[in-house]
Amino acid sequence: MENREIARLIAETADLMEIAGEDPFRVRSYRNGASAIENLAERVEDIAKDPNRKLTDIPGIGKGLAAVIEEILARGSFERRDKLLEKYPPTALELLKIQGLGPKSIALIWEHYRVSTIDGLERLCQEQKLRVLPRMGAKLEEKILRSIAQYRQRAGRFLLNFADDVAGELIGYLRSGVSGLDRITPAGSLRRGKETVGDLDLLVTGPEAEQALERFVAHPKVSEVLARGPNKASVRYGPEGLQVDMRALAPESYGAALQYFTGSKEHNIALRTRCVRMGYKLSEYGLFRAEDERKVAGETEEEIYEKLGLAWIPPELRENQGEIEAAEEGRLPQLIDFDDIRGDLHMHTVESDGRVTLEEMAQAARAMGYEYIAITDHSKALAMANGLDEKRAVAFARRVRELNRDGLGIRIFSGIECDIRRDGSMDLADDALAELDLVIGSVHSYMNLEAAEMTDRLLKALECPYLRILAHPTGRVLLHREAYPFDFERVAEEAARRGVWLEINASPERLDLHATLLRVARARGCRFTISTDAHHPKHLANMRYGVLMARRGWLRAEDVVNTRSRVEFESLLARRK
Ligand code: DGT
Ligand code: CA
Ligand code: CA
Ligand code: ZN
Repeated sequence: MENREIARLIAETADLMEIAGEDPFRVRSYRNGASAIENLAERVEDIAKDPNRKLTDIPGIGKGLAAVIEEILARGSFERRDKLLEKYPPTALELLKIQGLGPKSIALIWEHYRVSTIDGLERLCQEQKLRVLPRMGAKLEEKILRSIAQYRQRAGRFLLNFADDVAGELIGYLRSGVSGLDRITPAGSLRRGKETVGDLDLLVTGPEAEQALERFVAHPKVSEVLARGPNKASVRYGPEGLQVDMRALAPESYGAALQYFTGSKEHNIALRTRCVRMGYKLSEYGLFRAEDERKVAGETEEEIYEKLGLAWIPPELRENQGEIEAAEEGRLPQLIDFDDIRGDLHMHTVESDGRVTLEEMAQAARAMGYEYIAITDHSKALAMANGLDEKRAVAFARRVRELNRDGLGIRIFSGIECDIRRDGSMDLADDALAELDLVIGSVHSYMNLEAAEMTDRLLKALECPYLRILAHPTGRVLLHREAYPFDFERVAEEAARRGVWLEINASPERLDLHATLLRVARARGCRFTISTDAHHPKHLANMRYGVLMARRGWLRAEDVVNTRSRVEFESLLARRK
């Protein structure tokens, strides 16, 4: 059994325990255990099988959880989970995904109405039946109805990194079994770097492409074959049920198919309108002259765009947001690239809620070829994460100064991810912030303020003279929590004016800021950082998702400050602008 699956069963049980009102410390230890398993490089199953090792050697796994894991490996579930599932139907777990509805409310609704489904909950709100329950009211009913609509929109979508991992898995699997394959390329929303993916689209070419389809549908993780034709197969993959579409293509129409299946649909529609105007027809098989159906392009994307009088458009821009006009006028931006990044400015260590030491993070960052990193642990308001108070922050700054003198082969900036309090003030006093090289400000609490209050709070935070970066500025958590409402333009304008950089948080759960807001902010003169918010060295690799988001936001290397060399970046830090 995969670690991810074991972690899912335990995390799910933690949710049920919370609904059942069990001891919060126990709930937390289950959650921590689940995340420890998910972050483990090794397979838990291998450790369990090894007579010389114990599950309790895994950090975060005590005796209780070790027994739980043994039981899961033996029979796919465990007693505590089974008991809770007798009490609450599994659909209750889905209710947790409705924003604004906590475990206590779910338990209350279940006790009172025996309702545990989203449809049922929707009906209760429409019939105004929630407001009679303690601590619930008409406003909550409205809020839940809105949340349900949002939930339905995102249901059935997957995070970009998940789809990316599945694509990698499948490509490796196909290559290892079929030799005559030229290309296996992800298309669709994954190729465009969209933050969530509905289904995965894979294209294969080569003399053995049809054999690849055969091997694809026979993959052990394929749970259902949805469609199968001579050149195409669609399946459901893995316990999460991601749909994967695969197509075998002739090399002479590879470019046309790649263009077609990359989308977006909106981009393709706009492109086809242009074709018609120019006397062409475009399909997944090629670009044809309308008058005599003669094929004029199809082997590569470049020649198709060229025949249409356009520069080749990077997939991340293909959203019909002005890219076709820009390609026509030769003013597509020179987009930032992965290799442009020279440092990562947001990460955590064991000082707060990270998993490894500063030294381990530094080593991993050096291995990535970075010139510098900032270590930015949490501040004291995040007590659960053991955030730093002023004294620890100052001591940390001193320690980093000494480490830099020893020369770690990478420059470390002492930083802090300082909580922005409800009133917009900083969680740490100015004299402590002044000791640190880089202060990031973040909102982690009171996220349901009215828009006006949230705007004032952020504007107030920008007044802090030590603040350099506003982290994950909208607070969204993909597939889970919407951005909090505030006047983004005003905040962006003020950030630009004060020289505070806006973060693109590269964590696949956040990807915050996103493309639309990046363009708004850039137009107002903002500059940006792309950082991973790593809590473990392996998260440093998420940088690529942040860069994809920057590309989707039309950013160039010069818009992003952590593309600067160490020396240039140091001088940027020394000045405010
Ligand atoms: P997703 O899967 O919801 O994350 O988004 P996409 O963009 O991957 O959409 P998908 O998988 O339905 O289709 C892949 C691409 O194929 C899409 O971006 C454009 C093209 N395509 C598929 N169906 C149509 C269609 O009915 N009309 C047009 N113009 N293009 C389509
Ligand atoms: Ca797709
Ligand atoms: Ca598809
Ligand atoms: Zn962070």
